[in-house]
Amino acid sequence: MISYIGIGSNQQDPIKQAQQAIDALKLLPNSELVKCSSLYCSAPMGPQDQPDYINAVAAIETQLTPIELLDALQAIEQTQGRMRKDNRWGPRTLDLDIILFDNQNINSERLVVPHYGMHEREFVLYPLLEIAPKLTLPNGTHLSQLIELCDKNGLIIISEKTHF
Ligand code: A4P
Ligand code: MG
Repeated sequence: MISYIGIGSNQQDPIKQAQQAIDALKLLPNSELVKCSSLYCSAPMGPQDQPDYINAVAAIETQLTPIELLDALQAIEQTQGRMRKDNRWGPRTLDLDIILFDNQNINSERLVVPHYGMHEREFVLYPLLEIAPKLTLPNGTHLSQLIELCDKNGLIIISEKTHF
């Protein structure tokens, strides 16, 4: 199965955090990192009194189940010092979200896929476009249709070298 993973960081050297997360994704069991976008710099969504974010999207081919993948991603977040706080949309050293998993719709207590925010987040859609321009969502919507409706909001590529 192909899964797309959103990577986000705005604390403790976010570029390094993102690179380290990409390295960790390469080591996921029963999985292969097949593509990774450039690193993007984006303005914070949510509270504005926090640093800009570094965002990227990676594609992995995996035989893990969605929940096994979520567990593995949360373990990587923990390794990189993520403190879960109550402040929604607040700063974080590393956030790894399952954006898509194959063509599946998942609605369980721990996991909602496609990720609820992907449709309107420029820092998800544009990196995704870079690595999967022809992508179609499980509901049949083309990524290109979402992109047309999504302002870039100042999003820029800051590094094309995701040493991958
Ligand atoms: N969960 C459910 N579905 C998923 C999924 N598809 N992928 C559950 C990953 N996790 C999923 O996650 C809370 C719970 O969501 C998990 O335990 C899992 O069971 P979390 O990582 O602790 O919480 P969160 O990521 O802080 O969730 P929240 O508040 O919804 O944050 P968002 O929506 O991820 O937004 N601005 C910019 N520019 N770039 C960013 O990357 N990120 C955020 C965080 C805010 N502003 C941002 C960015
Ligand atoms: Mg998250």
